[in-house]
Amino acid sequence: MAMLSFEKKYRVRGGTLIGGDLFDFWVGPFYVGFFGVSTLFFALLGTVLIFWGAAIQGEWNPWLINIAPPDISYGLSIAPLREGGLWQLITVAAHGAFISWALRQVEISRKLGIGYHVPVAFSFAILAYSTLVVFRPMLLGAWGHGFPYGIFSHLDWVSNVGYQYLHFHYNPAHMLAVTFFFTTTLALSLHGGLVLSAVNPRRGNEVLTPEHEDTYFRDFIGYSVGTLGIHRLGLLLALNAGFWSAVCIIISGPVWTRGWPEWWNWWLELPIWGTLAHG
Ligand code: 07D
Ligand code: 07D
Ligand code: U10
Repeated sequence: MAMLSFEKKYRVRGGTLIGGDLFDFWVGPFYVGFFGVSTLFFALLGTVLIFWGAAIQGEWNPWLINIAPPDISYGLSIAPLREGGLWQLITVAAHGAFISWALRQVEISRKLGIGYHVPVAFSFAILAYSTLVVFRPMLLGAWGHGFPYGIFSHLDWVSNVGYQYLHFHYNPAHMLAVTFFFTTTLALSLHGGLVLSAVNPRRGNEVLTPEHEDTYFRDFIGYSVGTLGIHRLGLLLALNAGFWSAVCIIISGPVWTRGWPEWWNWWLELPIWGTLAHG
């Protein structure tokens, strides 16, 4: 069915979570819905607050705008606007926008009668963000542990927090997360390459079948995960990348306070080494 006639057929009322029929309409290509309105509200609010912060600091270079969280001395209390309060409001607005966005994905899935895989996946990104600016700061007892909102300043935060644990690469959950990110890219490039090689042939040649794709990998590595399986695997890999990222940062401080290289001492302390390890 052509896209335009399909849209006409599926653009019917129903499937909303809240708001009933009130926002159940489209503007151009966009479905609106209650959560479209709440997304726009929170996103605009957050953006205005960032601009306000920029105006207060007189910093209009987009690379250098920096909205910092409150000083550690404020603990988990509400700080004055100019001393981190803006960061706190922006954090609330960001959560409002991201969660609304996920719920909008849910409503669109319901309207179409498809699964909730996309909102579930996006929830892992939200989880990673909340871990950085809500859960970890709460466990450490101060909002000041969140990352600052600014293009370069948030990079400084990542580097500083990394070196605070001496060598972040030795964090075992960071290793898992990095490996999952790398594997996700490998899987997507293999999948993109394989599909294009079969279904986008040179002019005049036939489009080839999923059996060609399956056979390619059976010939190559002895096994094909299958045309549905590769999408399951891709999702699983990507969700694990986000999940282990959240784990690697939540354990840095709340669970392990020393340098990450030291964590590996358990290996040297295994009883199986007997006299070897301790001379
Ligand atoms: C391609 C989809 C489009 C999204 C884009 C991002 C904004 C921010 C705000 C001026 C893949 C839009 C950006 C709305 C403007 C202000 C105040 C997604 C695509 C194009 N980072 N990070 C970037 C965010 C964290 C890290 C770029 C956000 C953690 C490193 C962009 C968050 C840590 C590097 C950006 C976030 C961290 C970056 C490109 C939230 C660990 C880079 C992002 C809400 C995760 C890279 C100058 C991209 C860079 C980069 C945005 C969180 C590390 C500005 C919105 C604290 C090491 N980050 N980031 O393409 O070039 O994502 O930085 O959590 O090297 Mg970051
Ligand atoms: C948080 C983004 C959420 C985004 C949302 C949506 C908008 C809308 C609008 C475009 C999680 C935002 C949307 C704003 C935009 C429009 C219209 C994603 C988030 C909800 N590291 N490291 C990671 C690597 C080192 C350190 C994660 C590699 C050093 C710290 C990942 C290397 C040191 C932290 C990762 C490397 C160090 C991390 C990031 C290599 C520094 C974290 C991915 C090759 C000296 C962070 C949860 C992620 C983390 C994190 C990879 C090196 C420190 C696994 C490959 C050794 C402190 N690092 N790292 O989490 O786990 O995405 O965050 O050297 O906090 Mg690391
Ligand atoms: C995939 C796929 C597949 C495909 C695909 C794709 C994955 C099987 C079949 C998709 C992939 C691609 C297209 C590839 C490229 C994608 C990426 C690289 C990912 C990154 C994407 C981007 C960088 C683009 C991001 C762009 C966005 C998010 C759009 C920006 C849009 C907006 C800001 C509008 C959002 C709309 C909303 C919130 C709701 C609708 C609202 C309106 C239209 C506005 C009008 C509003 C109202 C009427 C409500 C009034 C509002 C109120 C009252 C609030 C006011 C508040 C105040 C404070 C004033 O697997 O194959 O192919 O294609």
